[in-house]
Amino acid sequence: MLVFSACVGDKKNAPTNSAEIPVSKEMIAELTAPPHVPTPVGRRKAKKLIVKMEILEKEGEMTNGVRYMYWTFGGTVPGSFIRTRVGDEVEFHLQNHPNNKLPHNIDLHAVTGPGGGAESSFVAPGHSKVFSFKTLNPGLYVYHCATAPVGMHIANGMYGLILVEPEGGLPLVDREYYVMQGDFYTKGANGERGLQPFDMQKAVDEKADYVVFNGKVGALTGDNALTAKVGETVRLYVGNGGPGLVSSFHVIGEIFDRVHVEGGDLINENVQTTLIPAGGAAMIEFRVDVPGTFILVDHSIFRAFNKGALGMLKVEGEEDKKIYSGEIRDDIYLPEGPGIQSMPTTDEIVASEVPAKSFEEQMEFGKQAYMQTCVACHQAEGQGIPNAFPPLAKSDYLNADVNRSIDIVLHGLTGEITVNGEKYNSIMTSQMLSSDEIANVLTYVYNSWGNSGAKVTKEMVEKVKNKK
Ligand code: HEC
Ligand SMILES: [Cu+2]
Repeated sequence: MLVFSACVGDKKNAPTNSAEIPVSKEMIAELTAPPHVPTPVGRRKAKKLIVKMEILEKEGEMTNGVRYMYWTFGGTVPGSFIRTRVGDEVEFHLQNHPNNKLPHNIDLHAVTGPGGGAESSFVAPGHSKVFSFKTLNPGLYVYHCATAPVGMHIANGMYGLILVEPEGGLPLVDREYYVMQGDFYTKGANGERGLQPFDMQKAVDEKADYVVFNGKVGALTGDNALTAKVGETVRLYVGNGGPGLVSSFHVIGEIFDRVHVEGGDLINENVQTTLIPAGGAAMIEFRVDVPGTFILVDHSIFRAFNKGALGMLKVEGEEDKKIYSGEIRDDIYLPEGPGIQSMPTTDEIVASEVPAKSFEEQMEFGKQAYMQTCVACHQAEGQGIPNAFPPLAKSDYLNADVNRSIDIVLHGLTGEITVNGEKYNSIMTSQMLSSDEIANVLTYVYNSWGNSGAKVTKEMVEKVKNKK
């Protein structure tokens, strides 16, 4: 017990000291929209920091064709990033735009005081509230609206991050980014088009239709991907607004060199996945050593591939084969012993199969093959998955060229393509199917879901196969 009491007083950055830090001069805070963060505080003295945050209720796009009425701090989800240092006296102006429908307020987890500021900041549309607080504890903190029903205000996007840097600032890094996870609940199912209202019951049940980084599906993919160069150090300020779900934050192909666990002083090193509670945050640092696209996910993995919790960090630069070789070779693996020396062809594997005798049989066999091989990516109704797998249903790309489709199933496809106006830039591996099966599966695809009705025969497949 004695040890404990001795420690409290000794703790560096203890709140008791921070309260005594004098402030000199006034300064208007730089606020940034995600994924950007304001300039580091560096060695600047504690100041009276004026933060002007405007609340905007505005419609935006959750994913292709799906609209949502977001409630925002500063016009974005998550809200504007606020960067302070310990000892700052923050004068907070919370402005509720006159066109908004509802009153709101703000609870900043960096505040020591009742409601984290909520009680003093409750503001009606067309009004502005001012309150002030001193930043006592360094760390990365969540802020959010706390107006009843609190869950609903958070679910609509009312959250963001405020960073309190220690005296002298955090160590400098080459790149800093702002990423925040949130779960969304809509009346319609995932992907259902139109303006989707918030669904209170799904939110209560924590059955999210969307789990996303930075407010929408694809906010950090493709052209919106985060970027870095080989050899650079990266710091991610990652928050979780919730309202309901805990994030198992992971970057595929990277190891976090250092994590400020829960956004506090405790640093854990060499971390694969860090848990970010709803209403919590973490500072994650790593050096990027090899080029490539590194995928940010919530490792509760269906959220990543089916609900949107997927982002990208694109790293450019020289490869380092010592660290990562890439595929070196594809060896033949024959566990049955040395008898057979050549790779069996796909035709041999399925040699026992009986060819379809009629269009109906082709459709039946084709559907079977589809449900075994294609469905995982292109989905049961051929609808695909936004930003990941292009649709086959009513696909202009598919319907434009039968021989090209045969070629794709035979040899796979990589590089940018545009399907029904949406860009995809991913990889489909070649599918291990016989010519018969390819004919069947493509006939099934072409004669389903509003496609052109083209018929594909084994001969057509063989012709494409023999061209190369
Ligand atoms: C592992 C996931 C995966 C599987 C399995 C898969 N595909 Fe694909 N497919 C993709 C991806 C990814 C693309 C886009 C590739 C790109 O961006 O270059 C694609 C593109 C296509 C395209 C062209 C784009 C379009 O939408 O018209 C066709 C046609 C296609 N796939 C057919 C099939 C068929 C038929 C099967 C089953 C025999 C299949 N795919 C299995 C992932 C897959
Ligand atoms: Cu609110």
